[in-house]
Amino acid sequence: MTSSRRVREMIRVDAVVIGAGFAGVYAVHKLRDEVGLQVRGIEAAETVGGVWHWNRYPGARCDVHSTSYSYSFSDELTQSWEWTEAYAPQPEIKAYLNHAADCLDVRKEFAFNTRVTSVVWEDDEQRWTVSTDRGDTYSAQFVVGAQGNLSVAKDPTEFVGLDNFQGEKYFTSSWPAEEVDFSGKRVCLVGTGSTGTQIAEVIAKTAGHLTIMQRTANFAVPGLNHTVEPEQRTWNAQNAAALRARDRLNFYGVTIGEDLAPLPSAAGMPDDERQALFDTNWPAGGDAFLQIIADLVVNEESNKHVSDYVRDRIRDRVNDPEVAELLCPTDHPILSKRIVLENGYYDIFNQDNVSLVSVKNNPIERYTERGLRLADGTAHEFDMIVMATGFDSITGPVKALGLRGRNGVALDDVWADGPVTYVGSAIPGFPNFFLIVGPTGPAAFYNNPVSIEDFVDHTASAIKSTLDSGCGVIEATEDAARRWYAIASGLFDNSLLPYANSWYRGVNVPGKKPATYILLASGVLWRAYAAAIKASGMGGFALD
Ligand code: N01
Repeated sequence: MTSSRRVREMIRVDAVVIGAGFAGVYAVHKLRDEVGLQVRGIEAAETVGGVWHWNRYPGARCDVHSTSYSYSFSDELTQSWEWTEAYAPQPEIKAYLNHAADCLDVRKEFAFNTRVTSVVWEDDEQRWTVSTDRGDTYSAQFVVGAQGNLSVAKDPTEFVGLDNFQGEKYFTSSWPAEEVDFSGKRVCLVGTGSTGTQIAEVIAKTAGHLTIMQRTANFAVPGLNHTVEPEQRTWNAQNAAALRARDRLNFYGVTIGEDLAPLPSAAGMPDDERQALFDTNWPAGGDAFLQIIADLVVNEESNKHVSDYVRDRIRDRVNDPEVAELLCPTDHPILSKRIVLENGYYDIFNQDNVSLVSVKNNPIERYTERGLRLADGTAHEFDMIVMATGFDSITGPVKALGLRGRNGVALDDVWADGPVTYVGSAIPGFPNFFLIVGPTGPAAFYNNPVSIEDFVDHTASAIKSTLDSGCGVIEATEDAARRWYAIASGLFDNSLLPYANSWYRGVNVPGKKPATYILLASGVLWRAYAAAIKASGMGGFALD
């Protein structure tokens, strides 16, 4: 051997699953135990968890009820776990996923600390070659991309000069395992999405001073997180199956409290009636409140009533009227950007150690050795900068796989005009490759673990149909994918979502193609479509 690097043999498996988050763990179980494939999982982290491993910043928690934000396919698994808080904190979700991996005995199928560097279709062999940063190569008939939608942070070169900053700096999406001490420090936080809001609530407790750089004010509604008392835990366990069945049929994939019968619209409702309706439902918490009006994302007038009401609640909470106005979103309708669930966020602005700087019209020009400088020349100095600046969502993690399909075609070329997929699952020209809740899948508006189960089940069924029919290759047709993309784009374009600069449209990343990245529909609709594909003998796919 001339090189010091050991040349390893190609490892032959039936399927490679990329990622060990909610999707990867379930996919390995499903393909191994129900389809009977020999499966290799590949995961960049040292353990199971996916985004819930890396996003371990203080305050990280889920904004979906913990009883709903979990697997539903196994009652045994459900009964073996108790959630301690209404909205689970990150360490508990990560522990749950590790528990699930152990119960399903899938940990042994994963190569951890291993990152996929390329996934290349071999036309002659009709198989994929999957390469990793450890020098391993796998030959697989099928590949499942379970790498998540929010697992690649925005390119940091956007933040000019950040490398020069001499103080402590952190990205929330790759938070260190060791504890970070904010006490007494001058901390700068950039970003006020779900992440920024959550970490701000924690930093404000001990920082000498916390300065929050806000580009877009976001709508945040009360999360009302609380400990789940023993009686409630017992009730949850006894009613788990019924609750999960209800989740599946709910527009958002999560049932809150009693069954709600949403009103069709807040538009045209007499003022006093509407005010009474909102006042009655507001104390139940933000996610329940937002479920009372059905046409929130499609009816401008209806949305404006709700947006106005939430803006007034922000004004109620923040003492300084100027700060309150800065915190009130005015440039996009509520829900057109991902809604934030807060647990004390607005209250921190009443503390002396917290200040808000709007960088909307006076952007951060560059980061410096001591802090940052705004466009108007104002300089700020800090001991620490925390970047909660978001992700190259949905397509970023797929592109990072280094995919090449038939005839060596790169994914970048295929998706130049938008991320066309068949039901968010398959890409024409990329046979035997399945995404779990990929582009134009119900990732943003539907409870993710439920969508993930649906997609994994669909993938298993597609693979099984292929093998049962004596074929070796399954591929989405261009026509079927274009039709699906037209459906997703039609839903999106006819809603209020295009009014916001969000990752739903890809416009949060400089230079990214504005397009339809998500399905503005319930998983219920997606499931019906997937069921029709199955019933028609894998309609929209070509089998060979
Ligand atoms: O990211 P984001 P996130 N200069 O993109 C700002 C899920 N999640 O990590 O809005 C200045 O929402 C940016 O400003 P703007 C959830 O699905 C869930 O917070 O683009 N500011 C924005 O304020 C969520 O939607 C949970 O104008 C810059 C922020 O950074 C998704 O992850 C918890 C900037 C980024 O917000 C992403 O949330 C956490 C710049 N150059 C995350 N670049 C829960 O379950 C960006 N920003 C609760």
